[in-house]
Amino acid sequence: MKLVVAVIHDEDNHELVKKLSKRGYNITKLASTGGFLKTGNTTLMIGVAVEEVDHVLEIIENTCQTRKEYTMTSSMIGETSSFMGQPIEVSVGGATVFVLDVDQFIKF
Ligand code: 2BA
Repeated sequence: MKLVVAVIHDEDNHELVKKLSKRGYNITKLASTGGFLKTGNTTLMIGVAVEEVDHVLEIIENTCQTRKEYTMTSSMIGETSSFMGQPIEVSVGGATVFVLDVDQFIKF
């Protein structure tokens, strides 16, 4: 078994959960916050059989879009004074995905 952990944009959350649920995948949805932008995002935990991983990744890839966002971070302002007072464009997503081995899967 594998655990797919996907950090996605809040705006893709509804559509992705709908698609994965429709195909019978079990999902846990967590409200999370990106360490860089410090804004909300969504983290999904999806436990699946090894042979299902590629299918899950395909659904995630086809659903989650890359978006441009703007920020001014204190760290960049500190390190690069030319950024002071100017918005910085960052490309967010489509999805940041980790695929982990599951040692045991237990339900009590
Ligand atoms: P954030 O940490 O809020 O990062 C949002 C976007 O800001 C990132 O998009 C990236 O394009 C940019 N970014 C992050 N750190 C940066 C830095 N030090 N300098 C310049 N730009 C930076 P994504 O890479 O698509 O990441 C989206 C979200 O996925 C992240 O939100 C974070 O919540 C999560 N994430 C990304 N990589 C991760 C990792 N290695 N471990 C854990 N979570 C991760």
